[in-house]
Amino acid sequence: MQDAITSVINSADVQGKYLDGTAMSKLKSYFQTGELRVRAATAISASASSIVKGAVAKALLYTDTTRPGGNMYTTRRYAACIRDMDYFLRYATYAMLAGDPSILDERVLNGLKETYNSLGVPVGTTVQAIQAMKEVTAGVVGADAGKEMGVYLDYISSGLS
Ligand SMILES: CCC1=C(C)/C(=C/C2=NC(=C\c3[nH]c(/C=C4\NC(=O)[C@H](C)[C@H]4CC)c(C)c3CCC(=O)O)/C(CCC(=O)O)=C2C)NC1=O
Repeated sequence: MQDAITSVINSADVQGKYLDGTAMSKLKSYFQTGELRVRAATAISASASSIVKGAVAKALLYTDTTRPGGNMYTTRRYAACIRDMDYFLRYATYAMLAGDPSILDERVLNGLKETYNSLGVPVGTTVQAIQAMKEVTAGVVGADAGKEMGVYLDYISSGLS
């Protein structure tokens, strides 16, 4: 896993150079948003289950996905979907704190699309649910932090698509 600091330092190190202006301004904006990130992570962890519930209500409940024949039908599969949504939220929160998406590649997206395809989990519907979670999260943490979380929830969405 990388973060905003190690990624800037690693790329300077590869060239054997001190950080240049672009690298410094990346670091500066990461440090300037540190408080915002920590506050957002605190709010998300306090409301994680209601954020997931809100996103499921918005995107999935009373759709074909939850009806007989749908991939969320049966409590086992419903619970698996809720659990996946919670994984997406928790790992997006880690990535938002780190200011870097690499943890998503390593822990979430690696092999996920193939797993979903082999189990018949609908990827397009999952992406819609993640997009709904983006909106619900922004409602909890506010627009600025919501935008930051959006970067990483979008990263998961595009990694699945
Ligand atoms: C931390 C990283 C991590 C991720 C991301 C993860 C995902 C993940 N989701 C799975 C299943 C599943 N995922 C879903 C999810 C959904 N079905 C829908 O229709 C909805 C659109 C969607 C929820 C948004 C369902 C229903 C299953 C069970 C499918 C089945 O067994 O038939 C499985 C197969 C094994 C299992 O059932 O536990 C994995 C590995 N596991 C991990 O360890």
